[in-house]
Amino acid sequence: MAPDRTPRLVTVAAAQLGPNNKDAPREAILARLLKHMDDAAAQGVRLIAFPELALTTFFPVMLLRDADEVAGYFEPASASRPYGVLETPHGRPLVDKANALGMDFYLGYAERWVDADDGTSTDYNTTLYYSAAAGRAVAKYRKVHLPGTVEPLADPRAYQQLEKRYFTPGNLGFPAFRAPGLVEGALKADDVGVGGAGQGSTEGKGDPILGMLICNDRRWPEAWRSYGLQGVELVIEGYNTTAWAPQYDGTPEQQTADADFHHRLSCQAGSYHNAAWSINVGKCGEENGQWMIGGSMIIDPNGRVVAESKTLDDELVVATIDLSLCRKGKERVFNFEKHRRLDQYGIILEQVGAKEIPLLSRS
Ligand code: CDT
Repeated sequence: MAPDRTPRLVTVAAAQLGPNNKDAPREAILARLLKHMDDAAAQGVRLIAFPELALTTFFPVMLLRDADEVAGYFEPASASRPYGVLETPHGRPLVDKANALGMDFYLGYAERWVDADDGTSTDYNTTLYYSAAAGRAVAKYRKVHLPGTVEPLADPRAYQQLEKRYFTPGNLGFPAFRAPGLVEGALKADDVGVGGAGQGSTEGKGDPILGMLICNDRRWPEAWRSYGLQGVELVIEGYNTTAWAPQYDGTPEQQTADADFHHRLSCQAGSYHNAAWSINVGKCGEENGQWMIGGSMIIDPNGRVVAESKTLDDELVVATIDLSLCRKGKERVFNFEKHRRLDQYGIILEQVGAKEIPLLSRS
């Protein structure tokens, strides 16, 4: 059957942030997020994405020994309030604005999950997806690949990256989800009925299939593929990426060029390999004396950048994307999901860390 190429359009935005310095009041940061939403609405945006840990400074670069100070960076969550951040003074206004504008949002934040039974807590680097049509958050993702170290590097010149100290690796896997109300005329399960049309005939016709990643995750093909195997059409990824650090080789300019290149390479390849759009959005510029890359981008399912930021400051990057363009990549000869050879990939699930194969002998 010929693939259905009826356009499925949605206007989306990457809401890049300049620095959130340590001394920046929470209200001032929130005001910048809300301004982004107003500016986005003026351009017809229906989905806006904010960076990783958007509500605060990127505290994992700091060695904080005071538990109360650390706690101040985290948002509450529990079984009865899984999206507690949306009830806080810095979350509720985002919900109110989203509802008023009919705009979905992706928000990165630090989540402190408290177990109601024993009162213990677990900290995650988290993002949620709020659906204005649903009137609630419909998805949560916790960062799986935490970079850096638990203990600070000994080198006195070093810039630290202590995510392994502050967070537990995500435990939710890579759960794709559908976002209601974003595209016109989306096919619903009710339309198909029990035992109705086969799976193939519904593909690419329903509400958009989304997946979320956080920063370092974008460098892992496994993360993207986990979404690709669920038919993902749009991956959203927020980041804080160090531009350069004194302990590494190369001038700041050389290191920044490499950091920017590897960011682009990862995001463009992830989109191409899974025939999905992606929104990649950073917090950037000089934050607390350390530089982070910009390069917020919206990428098409071919891996091409269709819109990108030009500054290292607050900047809105907007594009109207057609989700039907994913069909070409998902159905063409390569179809990287369909032609996988599981019988040959055992090593990928069995091993962490490279084990060099044996040396050759002289004879
Ligand atoms: N935030 C985050 O995950 N940053 C990492 C860089 C860590 S530098 C050791 C990234 O992959 O961009």
